[in-house]
Amino acid sequence: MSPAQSSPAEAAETYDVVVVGAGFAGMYMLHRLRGLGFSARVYEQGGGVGGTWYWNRYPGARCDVESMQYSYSFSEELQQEWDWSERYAPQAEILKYANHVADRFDLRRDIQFDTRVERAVFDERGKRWSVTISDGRTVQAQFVVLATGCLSNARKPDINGLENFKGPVYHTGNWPHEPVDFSGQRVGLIGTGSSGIQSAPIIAEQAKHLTVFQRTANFSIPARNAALSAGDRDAFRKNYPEVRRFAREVARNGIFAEQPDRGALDDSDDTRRGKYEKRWEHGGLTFMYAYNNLGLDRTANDTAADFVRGKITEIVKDPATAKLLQPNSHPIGTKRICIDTDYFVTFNRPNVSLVDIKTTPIEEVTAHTVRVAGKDHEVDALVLATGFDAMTGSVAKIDIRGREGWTLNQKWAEGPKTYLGLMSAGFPNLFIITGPGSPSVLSNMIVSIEQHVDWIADCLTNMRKRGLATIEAGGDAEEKWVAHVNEVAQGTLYPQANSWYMGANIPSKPRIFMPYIGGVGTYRRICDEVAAKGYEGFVME
Ligand code: N01
Repeated sequence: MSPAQSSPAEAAETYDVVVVGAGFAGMYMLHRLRGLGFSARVYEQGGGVGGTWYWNRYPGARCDVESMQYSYSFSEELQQEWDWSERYAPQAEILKYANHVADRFDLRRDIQFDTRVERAVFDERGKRWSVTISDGRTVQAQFVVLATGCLSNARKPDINGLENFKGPVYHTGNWPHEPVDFSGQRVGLIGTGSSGIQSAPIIAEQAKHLTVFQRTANFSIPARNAALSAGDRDAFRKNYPEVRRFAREVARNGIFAEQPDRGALDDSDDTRRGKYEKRWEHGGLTFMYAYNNLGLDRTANDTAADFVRGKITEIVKDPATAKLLQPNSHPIGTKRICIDTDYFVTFNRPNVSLVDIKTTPIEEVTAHTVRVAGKDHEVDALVLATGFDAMTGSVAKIDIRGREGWTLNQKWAEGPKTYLGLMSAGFPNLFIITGPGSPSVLSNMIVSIEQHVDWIADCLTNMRKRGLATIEAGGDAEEKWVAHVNEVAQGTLYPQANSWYMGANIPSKPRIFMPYIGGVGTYRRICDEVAAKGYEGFVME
């Protein structure tokens, strides 16, 4: 634990903690560790801080959680001084915020950029990790914290002939840093999740023609984005103590908002329609808070799904296109609901066409076309909005070896197994921030990140006080937690969707509902109770 006990040569390469990733999780982890007097080194594969917001620079990228809430709460000064310009911050502004935080808390001196962590091997005798990084060096650390992000491993789809395409191919999750100008071009967009739905309207404005290749129609709610005035910000800031408390302790998804107290079938058709209408006009994720059983009861869910399908019919002029855009394959909200600006209306533009690749999948991409049902759609550029190997993908890219050389990929071959999403048995002193088995992607990520980081920071402090060298998830506690995560998920409609929550977008991945759907407040209480009971379920030595 004490770097002072190492020789000077060793000390240069020995840390209490190695943190993998300098997104919002890695940055806050570093800040907390430093404050507690732990030595820490962060390795970040990108050239700067910001994680998701460093990579996802596609046109129209912005957060679907309102900016006043998608922000750190750990520093009162920070949350009072930073001025968000819009209700939903655009990617560039969130990245600017991440850079501001890095500067304000002087984080960069402990972050090595453009560096991947390739390997981490636990030395059972020395009780420490050997971490090999992409510059070829190996450093030692007592603890490793994976702050690798849940949606950070952009997935290129297995589409026949994609490599033969002669024009540029962009992935929304790995967008170039230079501006991309689609003026005068015919653009093919594959994928209609949040990224595709956000980028389509902007690309359509620029391009000569946009062809959207849709496999699964998606539910999307208008963002109703708007500028934030100084008055809007002040009102929010004054209420920050209550907003943050509510987000942490009460709201299931870590977002301060009015909570529903009744089910959709408790209201008459007219009342229900009125409520949906009001929420559609308000815009954003809170559409799904109209009732408390939309994620639980299919008949209740259908009322909300029918409402959105009706809106699509109203907005989209061509009836065949409207029909194709109506989602019918999954209950509303069981795939991450999308938040858009002018998505459906974009299909009324003369330069936009929609191609169904569900009934007739893409046969082949040729040098200049995408061929579907024998028809060649000519395109000059391709945009892949095809998503991520979510939650486990970035962890799986690191060769992590725990006790007896057992790799994390071997252990997770049948699906990720963790205790509280924080640790996996057999891998001592290896923490995961917002890992599978925690609410993470079902929540306001920053709320979940802060909770995990604080829990880990408290845990390390506790170990230091008690002179302990290792902590590891106990096998029984892990089994019970995995069973609980599954049980809670099975009580909802979520497993009915072929979503990335289920690993369904990656053909080789086991189908398991990965996040914990019990809500951030409940989850926080469980984590706190575990700690209060002397880290019950963990083995500490
Ligand atoms: O990725 P996705 P995303 N051939 O996986 C299709 C967060 N996020 O980047 O549904 C053809 O949702 C795939 O089709 P299907 C948010 O949590 C947030 O859009 O598998 N199509 C789907 O349409 C979000 O949920 C924000 O049938 C293929 C699309 O590609 C998560 O990131 C913004 C295909 C992928 O959708 C991921 O969103 C952006 C193939 N081979 C992202 N493979 C905000 O904050 C995949 N598809 C607003």
